[in-house]
Parts: sequence; structure tokens; C-alpha cells
Amino acid sequence: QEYVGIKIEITEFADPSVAESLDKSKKVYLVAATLRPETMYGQTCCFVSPKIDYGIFDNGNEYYITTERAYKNMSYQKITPQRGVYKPTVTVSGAKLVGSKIHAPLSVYDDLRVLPMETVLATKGTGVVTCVPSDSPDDYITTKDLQLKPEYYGIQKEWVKDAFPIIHTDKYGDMTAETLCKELKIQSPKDALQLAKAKEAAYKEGYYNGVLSYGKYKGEKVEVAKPKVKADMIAAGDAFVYNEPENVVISRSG
Ligand code: ZZB
Repeated sequence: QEYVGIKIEITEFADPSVAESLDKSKKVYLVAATLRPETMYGQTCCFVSPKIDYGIFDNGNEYYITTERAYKNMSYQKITPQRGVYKPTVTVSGAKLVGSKIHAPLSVYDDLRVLPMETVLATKGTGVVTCVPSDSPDDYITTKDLQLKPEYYGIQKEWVKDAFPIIHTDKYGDMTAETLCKELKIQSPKDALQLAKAKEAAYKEGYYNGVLSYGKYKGEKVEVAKPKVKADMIAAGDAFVYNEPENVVISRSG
């Protein structure tokens, strides 16, 4: 699986003690793994799991925050300074990152926050997920839940930004994720089966019939604009390609 790693700068840690042993002259980036770089205009926050431990890795001139598993993979893909070296400078629980101020490249919003998402998988991507509630059903329904129960999640309601429309399809309109969550009667981030269906439909419709309604490639088909946005972000130093090795299934048959 090929992901694009999006570099989301932490501009202020919610818990300053996390940064105590870091070199203050280097920027710190959460690295979010995405399959949809063309949706980055619609980012409204960055999700981490409060249950996952993340490493802060010295990547040369900057720090990357990902799971150790992901950074280890990166260290064999010429993304890091030294092949096979993946010891974190600091380990931090996702819970401690929640509330941190961030800057997400291309987002229509300037000041965003790190927010909690309980359904983030530690075994996929970097364990960091950038939130695009206009086009990702999981992000849409998690955002709704955060807005309903901010005190339960230990966040402030103003940290949760509204979805911003970036892609139009004739089938689902300007807010694909909202339309699908309503159509499939999805109530909670735990409706895994229905969310998987919604995600598949959103990917398909967005990719083949979506047209960007915002940004440099406004008016272009998603299929056409996607590689251009990806290339632009990589050229700007805001993103890089990250490959995830397929999960090896050991067959005992025969
Ligand atoms: C932004 C985005 C915008 C995404 C969108 C999707 C959509 P997949 O298809 O199962 O491989 N993701 C990445 N890592 C994780 C993780 N560890 N746990 C849970 N979710 C994760 O899923 C890849 C997508 O799932 C990624 O692309 C990321 O969210 C999220 F409009 O990034 B995406 C219809 C989906 N739309």
C-alpha cells in the first residue's frame, strides 16, 4: 500500500513537558498517512489515538511523530537519515498530544488542533490520521461525536471545526461523507461495518466522478488533480511517499 505522508507541524504542545528534551531549533511534525492528498484543503484537525504510544524521532533537521512501527518502515525507505535506525528521542502517549496546536499544509483553516480518535489502528499507516470530514465518513462521524461530548473526550468544543466542502459529485453532492452517513444511518464511530461500506462508496464516487470545488485545481476531475496535488506537496516539502509492506499471511496448508 502506498500512502502519502503529510507533514503537520506542531506549533504548540498541549503539554509543554513533552518537548523538554527536544532540540528547540528543529520543527516537530506529526506525519499523517493518507490515500487522498487531493482532499488536504478540507483538513479540520489531526487525529491521534489516546491509547497509542507514539515516538518522536529525530529525522535530521526536524522531528517526526509516528508509531515506532511506521518509523521503522520509513527507515528502510530512504526517508530517514540512517537506514535501520529508528530509536525515538521521546515516547509520548497520544492522550498527551490532544489539544496541541498544529498547522496542516493546504488546509483552509489556519489554526487547528490535535483531537482524539478511538478507532485509529496502530497497525496501519503512521497511527496519525488527518481529519477530512467532508469526504471521509469515519472523520465525519468522529467529528459529530466529539461535538456532542467534548467534556467526555477532554477537549474544548471550539477545537472541533466544521466540515468544509472541497469535492462535488452529482451522486452525493458537496459533502459526500455526510450524505453517506445519513443514507447508511451511521450513528457512531463504532458502526464499523456500515462505515466500511460508506468509505468504499466515497472512494469510488470521489475518484471517478468527483470534481474539485476548491484550490489550485478547482474545476478539475479528482482523477486528474490527485497526482498534481500530491506532486505539489512533495515539491514543497510538505509530504513524502511512504510504503506500507503488505501484511504477511503465513499459510500452513499443504
Ligand atoms: C485523509 C482522507 C480523506 C482519508 C478522505 C480518507 C478519505 P484504508 O482505505 O483503509 O487504507 N487512516 C490512515 N491510517 C489510519 C489508521 N492507522 N487507522 C485508521 N484510519 C487510518 O484507509 C486509508 C485512509 O484511512 C487514510 O486516508 C486515512 O484517512 C485513514 F476523504 O486520509 B485518509 C473515503 C475515504 N476518504
